[in-house]
Amino acid sequence: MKSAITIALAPGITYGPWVYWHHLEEGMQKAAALGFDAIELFTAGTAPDVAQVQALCSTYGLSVAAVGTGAGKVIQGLTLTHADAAVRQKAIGFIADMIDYGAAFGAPAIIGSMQGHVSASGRETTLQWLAEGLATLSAKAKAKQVPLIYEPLNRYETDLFNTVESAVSFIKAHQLENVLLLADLFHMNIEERSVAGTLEEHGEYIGHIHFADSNRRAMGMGHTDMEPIAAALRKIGYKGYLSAEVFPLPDTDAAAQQTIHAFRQWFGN
Ligand code: LER
Ligand code: MN
Repeated sequence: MKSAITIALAPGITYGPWVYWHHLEEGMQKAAALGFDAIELFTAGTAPDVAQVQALCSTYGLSVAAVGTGAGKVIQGLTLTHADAAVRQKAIGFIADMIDYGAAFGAPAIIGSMQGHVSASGRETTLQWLAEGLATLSAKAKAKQVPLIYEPLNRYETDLFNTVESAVSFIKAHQLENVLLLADLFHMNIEERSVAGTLEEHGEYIGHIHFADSNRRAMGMGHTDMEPIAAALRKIGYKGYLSAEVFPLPDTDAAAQQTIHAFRQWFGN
């Protein structure tokens, strides 16, 4: 298992569950000093450019774990399930560009808030749009040799899929190859009957993890019982990233330090 930490670079976004903010090199330098394996980027699009990020990755010995696409919704109002077909098409275009961007670093793109909500056209039609978007984008990701990562979110953020099991059923029903799920431990704490049990049951579908405690602070700062979760991840042979998508509380450095401390405590490297 590998450690990662988030860096938010989207201009104008000043609040959210990301640890490092606004300064790519400073974030990378701090992440490297703490011994993280990788960074996860939350950008407004495909900037900073690939060459610059690659150069910094080699300077600091870091990889890119994943790239988020949520700014497409927050800044541009795009979702894969928007009632307007032109907006859905733009959302696909935005995510397609982010797949290319991530793939340049060998990293997958994450579809979280870009999934949107059930539209006025009803759940069935909305899920058809979602399936079509994911089919197009996962084929694109496959051509770039990365998976497409779909993230079930808690009920306050989407009414599409809140649990891993419901998302797995959807992927299977639509035969969506190359789509893996993001297990965000914060969302799972709200929605799952058993976080560890769910991870064990659906291990083959877990492609990325957001390593967050129950209150969306660094793991160890809330009340999540990490022991059975760590055991489940070992049992399923999870080899991917645990990436800190958490609030910078009580401050950025404390959140980063606690994350790497918890990562070593549970996974030992
Ligand atoms: C949103 O709550 C979230 O967890 C992100 O990873 C998705 O954009
Ligand atoms: Mn998340």
